[in-house]
This record gives sequence, structure tokens and C-alpha cells, in this order.
Amino acid sequence: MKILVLGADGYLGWPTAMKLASDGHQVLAIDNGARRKLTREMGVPPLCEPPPFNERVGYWNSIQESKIEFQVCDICDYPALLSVFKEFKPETVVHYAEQPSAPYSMIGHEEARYTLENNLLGTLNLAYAVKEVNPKIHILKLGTMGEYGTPNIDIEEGYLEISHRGRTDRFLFPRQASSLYHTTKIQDTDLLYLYVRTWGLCVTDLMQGPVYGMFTKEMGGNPFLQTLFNYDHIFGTVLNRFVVQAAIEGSMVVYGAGTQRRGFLNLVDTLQCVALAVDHPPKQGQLNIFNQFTEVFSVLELAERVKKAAAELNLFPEIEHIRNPRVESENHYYNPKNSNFDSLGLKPTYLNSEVLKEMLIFILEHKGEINEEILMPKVSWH
Ligand code: USQ
Repeated sequence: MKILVLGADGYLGWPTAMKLASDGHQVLAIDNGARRKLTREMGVPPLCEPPPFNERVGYWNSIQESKIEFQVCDICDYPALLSVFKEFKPETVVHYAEQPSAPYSMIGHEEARYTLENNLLGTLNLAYAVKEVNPKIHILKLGTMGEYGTPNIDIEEGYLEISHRGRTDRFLFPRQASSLYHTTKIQDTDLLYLYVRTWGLCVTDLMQGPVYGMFTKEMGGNPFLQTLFNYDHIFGTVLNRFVVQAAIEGSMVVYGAGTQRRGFLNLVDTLQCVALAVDHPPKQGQLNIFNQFTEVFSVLELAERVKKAAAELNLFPEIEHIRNPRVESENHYYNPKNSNFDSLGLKPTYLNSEVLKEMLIFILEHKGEINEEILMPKVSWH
């Protein structure tokens, strides 16, 4: 299949491009360098920054049969995006090209404006390019479990049937996010749903939980093929941060009580889910929504698991609770469904000591490169 990967230089985009190429697809990887630029501007570089996008793709192509084409393109530039579509003629588009950080989106007006503009305009341009070039192209869009928030009812996969005054209808599941970033994902879903109903587009929206991990089969332990691994307070996801904090025997910083619960998954399962979704496109005029996580944990449970795995390596980090810099529920009901990927055949990689120790050992080897100044949160919602 001809697959366009938008945002192919990022934490998820690069491993996805390699995986889809290895699976035999013809991959065109697109990126505008935003993730590296933002982390540079904020002074929060990733651990062992891999070579620039063009060099990384060039290196992959020099050692692999399955080549990846690449192009620098900002999807907010509609004429540029349209010409990519017209030349490459993709059958599937995987869309990761968004500002992905909740804390970044809450820094101030400029960051909020950028997040809103970048994420919504990119999605709008994508919908228009697909309509213009071929409405049958399958759009695979990365959404987030954070769109649902933490409602006091079970979270279904995308839709909810509601009976009201004797009548029944099916709606998008109620959404109530707790950051501007997560809100742009809700708005993306609304935009795509509009064009699914109006133009008959064919969309899969992946409601993904926080991802952890740094290794995939295609990287093969090669530092040139490593993904961007952020552990800072803006771009690092919680478990990746805890593992780095544990490796330096610092404090694993739990926001508030740590009783807030989320659905997590390993990076390798993100790739599995995307590959399964590529192989199972919706019908024309259909929006499929899949909840993409494998296990639910509270933040405190994660910290305790990391502490236990670290002890097996003679590392003794502390768990430190600080006032929650975010406005989010800490004590809440949480029962999200995730049976769609199970029925497509997902084989989860569960979080255990071995998974954590493999990460800890890698991080220990690069301990000297860890910047302790970027660990404590400096962005507050309050
Ligand atoms: N948290 C801590 N300590 C930390 C960092 C986070 O206790 O050092 C807590 C947060 O308060 C939150 C939870 O851990 O309750 C998850 O935070 P996170 O930073 O790992 O995840 P989040 O900001 O929600 O965003 C991440 C990705 C985003 C993706 C989302 C999935 O950055 O792109 O959409 O996970 S979800 O959270 O399900 O919406």
C-alpha cells in the first residue's frame, strides 16, 4: 500500500514509518521539524538526540531493502500538502503531525494559539487534500483518550447511544478534555466527522493513551535509528519521565495524590495498532473510533512499579508528591473499553519489570546526558 506518514520525525512517527516500510508498504515520510524546533526553543532536548530527519532516513535506506521516501513539508501549507498528495497518490495517510504536548498548550497565549492553529489547520488541510485528490484515501488520525476526560460512566469506543424522552439516537461519546491540546483533538474529531458525513471520507480516529517505551524491532538497538525520547516536564510522558528519574535515583514526581488513572500502552503496541488499523479501513462515509491502550494504571501505581524494578538494579529512587500543576480529577471513576483492537488481533506487550529494566539499563548508559534541570514541572494550569 502507498502510505503517507505525516509527522514522521516524531516519537511515534519515526518508528511508525520504519514499521510500515518493513511490513512492505511504500512509505513517504513527511515532517516540518516542529518537534525538534519546539524542544530546542524550550531548552528541553531529548535523550541522545538522533541524527536529523534527512540523515536518519538516509541511514535507514543505506541498510534496508524497504526504502522510505521523505520530504520536508508543513501540512499547514495547503498548496505544498496538496502537491504531495497529487504526486504520491497515497492510499492511506497516518496523521501524527500535531503539537502533542498538553503542558506546552497551557504555557500562555502564544503557545495556545500555535497549538490551535497548527493542529486544526493541519487536520482541515488534510481533509481538503483527500477530498480533492481521492476521497477513498483512508485517513488514520491520532486522537487521544484525553478527549473523553474522566466521566463518571464507562467510556465506550467513540460513540454512545442515548435515549431521551422516549427516543434513541447514537452520538459521539461526550468529550470533556482538561488541556487545550486535548481540546484540539476533540475539535479534530469533530472536523473529520463533519467531512465523513458531508463528503463520505473514510476515517479511523485512534483514541490513544499515554505511550511509554523507546525500543522497537526496526531500531535494532541502533543509535541512528533511535526515536526522539523526551523525559522533560513538557514533552515527556509520565512513565518515560519516571524511568529517567529512577535511573538517576532522584524523585519520581507524582502530581497530586497520583490516584488519577489513564490507559497506557507500550510504543511497540502503538505500531501494532496502527498496522492493524491500516489493514482494516472503514467503509466510505464511516468514522471508526478505536480506544488505543492496553492497561489502566493510576500514576502512583506506575511510580511504585518503577520503584520495584529499579530496586532489582540496585537503584533506590523516591516517590515525591507535589501539588498538581494541572487542573484534573484525581479521584474518579475510570472504565474505558478497548475491545476493538482485541477483536482485530492485538497482542499486547504488558508492563512488567523486564520492560522497565530494559529502559532503565539503556538510560543508565546515557546517564551523563540527563539534564536534571528539566525534570520538575514549570507549567501550571492554575
Ligand atoms: N503526571 C505526573 N507526573 C509527571 C507527569 C505527569 O503525575 O511527571 C500525571 C499527569 O498529571 C496526568 C498523567 O500523569 O494525570 C498523564 O500525564 P502525561 O504527561 O503522561 O500525559 P498527557 O499530558 O495526558 O499527554 C500524553 C501525550 C499526549 C497524549 C496523551 C494521552 O503527551 O500526546 O495524547 O498522553 S491521554 O493522557 O490519554 O490523553
